[in-house]
Amino acid sequence: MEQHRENKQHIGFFGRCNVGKSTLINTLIGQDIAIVSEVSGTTTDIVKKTMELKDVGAVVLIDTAGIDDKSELGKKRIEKTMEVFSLIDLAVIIISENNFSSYEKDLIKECKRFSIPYLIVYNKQDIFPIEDNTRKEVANYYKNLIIVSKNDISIKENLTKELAKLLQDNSFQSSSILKGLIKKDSLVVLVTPIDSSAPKGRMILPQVKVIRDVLDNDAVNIVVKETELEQTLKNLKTYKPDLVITDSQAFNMVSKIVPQEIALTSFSILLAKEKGDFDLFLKGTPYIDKLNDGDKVLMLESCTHQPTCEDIGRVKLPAWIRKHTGKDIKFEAIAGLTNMEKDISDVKMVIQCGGCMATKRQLHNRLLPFAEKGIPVSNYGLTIAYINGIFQRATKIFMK
Ligand SMILES: Nc1nc2c(ncn2[C@@H]2O[C@H](COP(=O)(O)OP(=O)(O)OP(=O)(O)O)[C@@H](O)[C@H]2O)c(=O)[nH]1
Ligand code: SF4
Ligand SMILES: [Mg+2]
Repeated sequence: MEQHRENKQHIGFFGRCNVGKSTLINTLIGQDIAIVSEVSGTTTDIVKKTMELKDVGAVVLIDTAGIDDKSELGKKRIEKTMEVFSLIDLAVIIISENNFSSYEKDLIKECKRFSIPYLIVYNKQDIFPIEDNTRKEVANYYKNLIIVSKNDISIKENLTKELAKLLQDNSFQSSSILKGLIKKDSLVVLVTPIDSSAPKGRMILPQVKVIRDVLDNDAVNIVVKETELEQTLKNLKTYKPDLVITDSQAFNMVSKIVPQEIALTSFSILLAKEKGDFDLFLKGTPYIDKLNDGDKVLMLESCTHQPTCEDIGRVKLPAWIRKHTGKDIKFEAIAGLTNMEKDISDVKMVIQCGGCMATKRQLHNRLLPFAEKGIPVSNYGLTIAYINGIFQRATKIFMK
């Protein structure tokens, strides 16, 4: 299965104008992708490029605009540059000309806020050799400063090694989705309705991922539609399933068929567990019952263009929540990973999509501003489980 760009780890390159951000990216990629020039402010838009990194796999490099551009347009670009923090797994901060002050410290502050590992590179050593003062000052923030010039032949090797090391240590990289929930030879029954909304001739990503994960755990998959579930369970008299995983939309029907002693959860809850801040979701979801008339709820979609699940976040969930609470709640959907409202003080609750096109880190970073303000956060799968009265059951296996 091809890895989607949004599921790859992202590395952001930051620094003042003209320090050599684009040059460094070109050196890493080995071709002139980013436009380099001696004119300050050459990179005006965020540029993304994919490269293969040894021992890590494909990663996305993000070139940004300089953070010291004082023009009117520059301010807008700086805003865009700072939004990149919600996308990345690692930051490369580039400095030069012995400049290390508030601009760089602000970048480090942002890295710390989002718990993003960073490395610092001193560039243009050939024309602006680093001074002792700069070295000492940087050492307060980062111990392994990498000093380079664009013509060093060893940059690529040294830098890619360091990037790989930091990305491999990334605790946000998810391992097995079902680890700890099933063991060798466990039987897992997957319920996947095939209705008009199912894509033609294939399964959707969460289903494919779970099927693969069951196999990786040396366990056994049985995949059925909800209409065949009851008979299948009857047929499995001696081989009792350890776990049933269903599409959220069939949860209600499925939960009536699956005996209480068999663990039951949904694909979207597994995805939330794999990717989202699950504990935050578990805590935030019951807030649904505290919502009042006129309260604003933000629906966060991680796709920028036409989410395949658009109707869930924009039509179905709002209708279900209004019906469940009996309150006239205002819903607002925001698509994209960086597209964020500046003022979130009137937001009473946030419901995050399944995030199938985003990394765990991206979801974490996107939700951070809300978590920092104590705004309750849930996600589609857990909300659907909650309003269907099966939240307790669907999350029970994770409570152990
Ligand atoms: N002498 C020398 N010149 C360099 C080095 N690295 C980059 N340059 C030059 O510095 C200029 C700016 O490089 P860019 O890579 O465009 O810098 P940038 O940080 O992307 O700049 P903006 O996009 O304008 O913010 C170019 O003329 C590069 O050729 C270096 O190590 N030594
Ligand atoms: S769950 Fe989120 S990321 Fe996946 S298709 Fe829907 S909006 Fe896009
Ligand atoms: Mg540039």
